[in-house]
Amino acid sequence: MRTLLLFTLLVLMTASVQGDLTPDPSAHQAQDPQTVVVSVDSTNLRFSPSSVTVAEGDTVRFFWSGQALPHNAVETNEVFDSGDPAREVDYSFTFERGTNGTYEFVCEPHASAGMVGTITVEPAPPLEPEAEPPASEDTPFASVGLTVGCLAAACVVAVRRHGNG
Ligand SMILES: [Cu+2]
Repeated sequence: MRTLLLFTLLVLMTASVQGDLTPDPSAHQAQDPQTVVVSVDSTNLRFSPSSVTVAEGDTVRFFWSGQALPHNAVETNEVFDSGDPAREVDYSFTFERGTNGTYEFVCEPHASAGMVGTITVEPAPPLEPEAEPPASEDTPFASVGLTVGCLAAACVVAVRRHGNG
């Protein structure tokens, strides 16, 4: 009986894991901005995860609460800074287009203890080109230009004729 119960539990767990892994039909919309959370692990001296990869347009959210020690997240080149070390932090930074690259950050009080991290920002795919306007919209401008050009030419001819006459 116990075996059957275990088996049932196992099946249920497997089913739920598979459910989580099933590709979302909207997953192909990879350009939708994502938020990746960086927290602090149970040792209290490491970011979790300490290395993340995002795309331009994505947000990295530094979030922890009830920590035994105060932490912060400061980018080495001051690209972002969560502020003073704190036991409760909820700080988000969005990597805009054109910011692709590698960003190192540290927890200032614990950097020497190895509380450091890396964010890799990958370039966003190129923007969709603007839809070409319908050709008919160009026609009025083209014909106006043509008309003005013809009038100007006619004037020049008329003036020249007048001058010669
Ligand atoms: Cu820290």
